[in-house]
Amino acid sequence: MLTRTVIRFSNFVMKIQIMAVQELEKLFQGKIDEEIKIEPKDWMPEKYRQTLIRQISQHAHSEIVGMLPEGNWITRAPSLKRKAILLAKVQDEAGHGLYLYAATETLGVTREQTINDLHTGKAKYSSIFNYPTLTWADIGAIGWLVDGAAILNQVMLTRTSYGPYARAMVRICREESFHQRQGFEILLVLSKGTKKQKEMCQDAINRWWWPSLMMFGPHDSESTHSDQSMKWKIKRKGNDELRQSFVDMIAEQAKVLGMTLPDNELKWNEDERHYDFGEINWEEFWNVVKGNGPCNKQRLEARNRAWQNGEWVREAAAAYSEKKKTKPPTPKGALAA
Ligand code: BYC
Repeated sequence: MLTRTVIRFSNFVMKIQIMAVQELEKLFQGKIDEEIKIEPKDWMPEKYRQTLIRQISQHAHSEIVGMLPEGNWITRAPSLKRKAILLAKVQDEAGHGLYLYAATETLGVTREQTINDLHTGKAKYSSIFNYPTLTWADIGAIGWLVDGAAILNQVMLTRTSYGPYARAMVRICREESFHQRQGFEILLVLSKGTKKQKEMCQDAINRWWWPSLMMFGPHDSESTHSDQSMKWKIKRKGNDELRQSFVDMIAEQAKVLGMTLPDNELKWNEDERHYDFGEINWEEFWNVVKGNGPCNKQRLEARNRAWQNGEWVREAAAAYSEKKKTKPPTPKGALAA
C-alpha cells in the first residue's frame, strides 16, 4: 500500500516537472519569437545551450587556427607596410578568438575544456584553414574570399538570439570588413602587375574558390543542425542561401579584378536573378572535415605546440594572481616591490 502511494506521488512530481519544463520552453520560444535576446542567466533548453557551445567554440577555434596560414607570411610580406597590415590582421583574429572563447564561457564551460577539445581533435574548426598558403597572392585570396565568406555568415550572426554571441559579432564584423578590403586590394595590385603577378593572382583564386564555398557547410538538405538552429534563431539564414549571396557578390567583384573563377558552370541566370554555379566536391569537404585535408595534422600540431610553449606564461600569471591575493595592498605613494 505504502509503495503504491510512493510510486503515485513520484509520478505526480514527475508530471509537474515535465509541465514546468514545457511551460519554460514555451516562455523561452516566446522570447525568441519576439526578438528578445537570451542572456547567460536566463533559463534555456539544454539543447540550445549545447548547440551554442558547439557553434561558438568552433567559431573561436576557427579564428585561432585561422591565424596560422596567414601568420606563415608575416616574415615574407613584400614590404614593411604589407607586413604591418598583415600583423594587425592576424592580431585581430586572435582578438576575435578571445571574445568568442569568453562568450562560450558564459554558457558554463571552462576555457580549458574548450581548448582541450580543439587540441585533442574532438572539436571542429572551419575546413578552410586546412589548405596551405603557397604564395603572397594567397594572402589576398584569403582576405577577399575567406573573410568575404565569413562576413556574410557573421553579419547574420549579429542578429543571433544569444546576447553575448550577437554582441561579439558586431565588433568582429567591423574588423572583418576591413580584412576583406585589404585582401581585395592585394589582389588588385597583383592583377595590374607583371604577367607573373597576374598568373600568381589567378592561381590563388583558383585554389581558394571551392574551399571558400565549402565554408558555408553542407546543403541545407544535408545539414544536421539548420532546422532547429533556425527555429531558435541561432541561424537566420540557411547554408545554401548564404553561399548563393557569396557567389553573387564575388562573381561581380572578380570582374573588377579582371580575373576568372574556376567554374565552367558559373553563369548569370536572368530569371532567378542569381548566378548559377557548379556542384561542390562534397567528398573533398567531408574528407577535410574528418581530419584528412592537406594541413589538418600540421595545424593541430602547431596549436598543441603553442599551448605547451605557453605553459610558463600561464604558471607565471597564476602565481602573480596568487601573490596579489595574499599580499597586503601597497600603501598609497609607496613604491611597489
Ligand atoms: N568546416 O548542420 P551543419 C574567420 C560541420 S573564421 C568544418 O550545417 P551548423 C577567419 C558542422 O560543424 C570564421 N565543419 O552545421 C579567421 C556540423 O558538424 P558537428 C568561421 C563544418 O553549425 C581567420 C556538420 O558539419 N566562421 O572568419 O548548423 C582568418 C553539419 O553542418 C563546416 C564560423 O565559424 C566547415 N566549413 O552550420 C580569416 C561561423 N561546415 O558540429 C578568417 C559560425 C559545417 O555537428 N558557424 N561543418 O560535428 C556557423 O555559422 C555554422 O556553424 C556553420 C555550419 C554555417 C559553419
